[in-house]
Amino acid sequence: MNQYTPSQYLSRWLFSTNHKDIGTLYLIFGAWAGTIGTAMSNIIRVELSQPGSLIQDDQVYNVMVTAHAFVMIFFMVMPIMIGGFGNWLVPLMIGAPDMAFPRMNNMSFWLIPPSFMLLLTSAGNESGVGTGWTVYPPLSGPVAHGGGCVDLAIFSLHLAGASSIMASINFITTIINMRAPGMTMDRTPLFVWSILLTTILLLLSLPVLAGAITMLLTDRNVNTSFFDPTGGGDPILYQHLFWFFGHPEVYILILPGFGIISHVVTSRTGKQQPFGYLGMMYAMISIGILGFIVWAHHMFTVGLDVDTRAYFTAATMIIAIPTGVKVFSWLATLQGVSFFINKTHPSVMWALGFIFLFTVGGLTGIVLSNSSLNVALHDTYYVTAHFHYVLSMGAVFAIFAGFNHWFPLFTGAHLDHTSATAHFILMFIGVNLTFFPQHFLGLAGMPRRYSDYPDAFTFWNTVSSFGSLLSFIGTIGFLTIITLSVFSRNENTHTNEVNTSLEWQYPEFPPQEHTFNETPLGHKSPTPSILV
Ligand code: HAS
Ligand code: CU
Repeated sequence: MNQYTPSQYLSRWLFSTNHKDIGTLYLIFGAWAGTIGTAMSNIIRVELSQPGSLIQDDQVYNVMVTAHAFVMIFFMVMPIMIGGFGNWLVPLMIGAPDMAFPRMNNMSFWLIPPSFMLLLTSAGNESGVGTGWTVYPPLSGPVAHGGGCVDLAIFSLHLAGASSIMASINFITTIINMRAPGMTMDRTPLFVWSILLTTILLLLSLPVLAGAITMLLTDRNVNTSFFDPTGGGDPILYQHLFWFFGHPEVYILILPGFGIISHVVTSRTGKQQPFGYLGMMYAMISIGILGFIVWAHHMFTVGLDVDTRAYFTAATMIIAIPTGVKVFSWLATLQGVSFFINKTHPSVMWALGFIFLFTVGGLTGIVLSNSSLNVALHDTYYVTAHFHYVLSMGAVFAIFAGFNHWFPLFTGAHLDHTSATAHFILMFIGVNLTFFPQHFLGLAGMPRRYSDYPDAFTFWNTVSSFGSLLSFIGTIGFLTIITLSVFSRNENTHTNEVNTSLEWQYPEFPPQEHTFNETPLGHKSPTPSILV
């Protein structure tokens, strides 16, 4: 960095049009937001560690739950997977000089910090947003949530949505138009496919969320009554609109992870290609399409008629088929891998953890998709257990697998093998202790989104909170490992890696750079006066 003057340094990061720099910004932002989301989760687990209340106001507890979910979904998983890994890897993997719209890429990133500020502000305005991330009316209406809190959260989602839509246009354009000659769609790397499908899902589902929250905004502020029965509206309409976005959203959170795992299990076992490439490609396409026609499995208790419930149960269960194709293809790709810890790269351990624990979460999803069982399990901790298995152990394990795998490519340094292995083991124990007992609590009838519980639920809650403490310690350790690695300037090992895939083939590190007034394709434009 020494070659930069302070103003050049500022313009490198503020006005960057370089997909690697923007990817790095996303990774740092996501990690930072992740520490905030983790702090919130620990506040939740401390409150629930024993019966009785440390937080005296239940609304404050609900605000914490809501903000935790928003931060983790929109400001941790999405920025890291799509913004971080996507920006870094897609152009390298398809042999493009950069993204199709480098300046729009800059704007996608810089809308995220203000969006995050609005979200944090929403938690502190008036009562704070205690609605859960679903923001259902009438709870989110002007009577239960007065002041500006919900409005600020809506504006936060508007900004994050604009950012994601621009990023989606950028990725879709790049992937369709800028692949190297000869790279037909059926030869495009699986991670690139996963980002293409994720961004198509975003482009089709986000406008529906935007419509729903904008209707909520006018209901709250200018006396429309889209969701208010006293004016002829219907709160169930909001749930349909929300989940038409919400279910594709959960696949948006996992599809890039699928792509990452495919690359890790292929590269780190020295295979030339993943097992069943075409099957993996079609499986992701199927999951993307099916994701749009199952949304009402989140609404089995609102009074849907029996035929509708039968349809949404059946459609949901069909998703187990393409997902099973993925799980068994990963296992086939892993054939022959060493299980000796000192010989196994940490990224492979994360991938094995992902495959096992994501499957556990997927199976409880199938249980929940049965509308008759769902009536008993909806809004219990069983649902919480399900989605943390697919998210905290699916999406997050995929992020760690990818991070361990590509860290040398991103930074030129390498992570200490022993410490990274210890981090994996600690996290594996921590998250399972945290979330497995939540299945028992849910089956015993403990509801979601309450700050207290009867004494009978004490034991498994205490185990769960202890697990979250272990994961917290593991996370501190992880941040230490990265800091030590980057600041000790471990030698650049990226050219020594055994990987043969495209993103590792660039001779120089870091690969070439370009700036705001010179696009990667060499177009010059007038220098903005602020840069002179
Ligand atoms: Fe889910 C609720 C059903 C995948 C995330 N899910 C949520 C929520 C989140 C979430 C965040 O039908 C809570 C939202 C809220 O705040 O209220 N989910 C499924 C099903 C799948 C699934 C069927 N979910 C995900 C993924 C997520 C995610 C991926 C994010 C990363 N989910 C539900 C339902 C609810 C729900 C109900 C509503 C609950 C309620 O009442 O609120 C599938 O995509 C999972 C497929 C994966 C597998 C595993 C691998 C497949 C193999 C093949 C063989 C398996 C077979 C099945 C043949 C199935 C290995 C056999 C079945 C047995 C039981 C043995
Ligand atoms: Cu769903």
